[in-house]
Amino acid sequence: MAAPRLLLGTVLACLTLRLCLAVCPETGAVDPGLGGEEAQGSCGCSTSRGNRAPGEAASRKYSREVHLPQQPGNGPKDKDEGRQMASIPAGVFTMGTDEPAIQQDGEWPARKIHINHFFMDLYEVSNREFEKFVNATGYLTEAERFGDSFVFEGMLSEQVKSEIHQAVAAAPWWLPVKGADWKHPDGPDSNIVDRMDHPVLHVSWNDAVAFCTWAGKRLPTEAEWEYSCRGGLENRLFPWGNKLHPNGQHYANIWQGDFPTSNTREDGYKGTAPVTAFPPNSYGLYNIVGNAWEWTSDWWSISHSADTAQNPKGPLTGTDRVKKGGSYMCHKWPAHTTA
Ligand SMILES: [Ca+2]
Ligand SMILES: [Ca+2]
Repeated sequence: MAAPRLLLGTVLACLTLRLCLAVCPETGAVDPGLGGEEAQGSCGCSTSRGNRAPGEAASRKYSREVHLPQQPGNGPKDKDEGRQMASIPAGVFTMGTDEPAIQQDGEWPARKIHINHFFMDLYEVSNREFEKFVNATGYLTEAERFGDSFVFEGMLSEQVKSEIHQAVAAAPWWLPVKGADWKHPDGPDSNIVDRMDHPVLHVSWNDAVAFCTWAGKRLPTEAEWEYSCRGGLENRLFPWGNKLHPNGQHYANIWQGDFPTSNTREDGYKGTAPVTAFPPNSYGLYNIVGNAWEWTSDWWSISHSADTAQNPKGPLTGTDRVKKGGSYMCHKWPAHTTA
């Protein structure tokens, strides 16, 4: 359970979405989306998550050749014919861990979870995809309506930074920036012209649900997200295995260096990367960890039953939604399959 450790007033520059589509086994009908409230939260990156490395070899089955993407057969037609989805087979997996490093993260206990067959977007939603939605509907995101959003200070120009005189005490690297939104991800003097294939940012949970409704899909549950993130592997720290850099290669866009002052960008990216960057996991999902945090439909909670469950949808109520997978601002722990 990715813990929203900070509560900020609006949306942040490291959240995006990935859509899923569930097919009911008998009718082929699409499971409808879930309602929602205003989203709050932070990047939530941490350097103190636990490590229960089982010591298995890294990167088994992790290649571009396995589990080629499929088009869902019975769901509504995707608005973007170029957007493909992976067919995620039904199965059982162990969700969470009995050895959490941080109790308040709610990553525990380990429990058996049964998941039905569903489809998952191969990619985080890109600026190009989100622009199609906005052009078709005239939708205004919450950041645009609020008039500001939080941006990581390392992405701001000196001019914009000089005009900001407040910050979040617990996370002083997040600065409230007037005019920051999905079209201006690094503040009003930035744009997405050369980032149309990067994940859309400054997307609140309500924005994400609106996009899903337009696309005829829904957000994945946390269980579906974690199941698909694992790519069929068991007891692995990362979607590709247990080593962060198998064979010295980078498998995700995360942070190298001392956060927040030194970003050595050894993986090639200071900020976000194209949604197609880096190898996909065994189900064909790209950037399922790293790059941008991804919304799920579940309410966030640290309390979970150890009982076996079928397609759990999380708590009935809450104050924040679960986001998964870490971002370019995170060190390795939020890239864990349980994060
Ligand atoms: Ca990076
Ligand atoms: Ca991601």
